[in-house]
Amino acid sequence: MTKPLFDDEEEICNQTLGPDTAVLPGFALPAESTLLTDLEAIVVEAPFRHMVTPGGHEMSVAMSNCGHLGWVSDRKGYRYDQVDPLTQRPWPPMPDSFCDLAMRAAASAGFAEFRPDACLINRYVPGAKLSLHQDKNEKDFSNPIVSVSLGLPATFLFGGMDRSDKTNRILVQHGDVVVWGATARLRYHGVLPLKPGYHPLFGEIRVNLTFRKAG
Ligand code: MD3
Ligand code: FE
Repeated sequence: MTKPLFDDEEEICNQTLGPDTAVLPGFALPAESTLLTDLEAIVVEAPFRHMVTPGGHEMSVAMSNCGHLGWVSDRKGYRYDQVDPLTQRPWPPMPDSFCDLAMRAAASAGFAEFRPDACLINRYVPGAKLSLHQDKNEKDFSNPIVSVSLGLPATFLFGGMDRSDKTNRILVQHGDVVVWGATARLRYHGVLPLKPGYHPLFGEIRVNLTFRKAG
């Protein structure tokens, strides 16, 4: 019995997500307590904050970063910056637990060369969502993106190369890791509004770690 990838009771094989996408159910579970401890230390130095989009909207997802580069948004646009605009200090270094996990996940999906220099940390409370978008602020799209889901489950929307393309839904749970590379790298994606719930380790939130080589 394989884990259903979709939340509408359908059991759909990995192939449905298309090529160059790997879902690794529970891949992060052995590291869960180390990840939480390291995360707590990061957000002391670089607190979660709600960034503002270039259009002037405050994002419902709260964010922080670790690693050499951090993703930032303000009225001037989206970009990566070495400095946290809130503290004017460099982002906290990426913990070995984060980096090792991301590299092992990428390697098991066929991207053995992946070395992340940026980890965006997204915090969702019930109702928080991420609208359909592409990740295209990175220099080189030949590197994959690794996403680690922690805490409450969420539904990923997974579309095509055009915003109007049909989307699939994937349920991602605590400990699941997803890798997107090559032909999947610029696909549209988003996260549906988080449903309320309680997770024994993370409480009433979802945290997503997104690893990239941005520079
Ligand atoms: C599909 N975050 O921060 S990555 C983001 O759950 C973001 O917070 C998601 O999208 C979250 O930009 C997790 C999901 C993702 C990322 C990259 C992709 C899906 C992708 C690239 C291509 C296709
Ligand atoms: Fe994204």
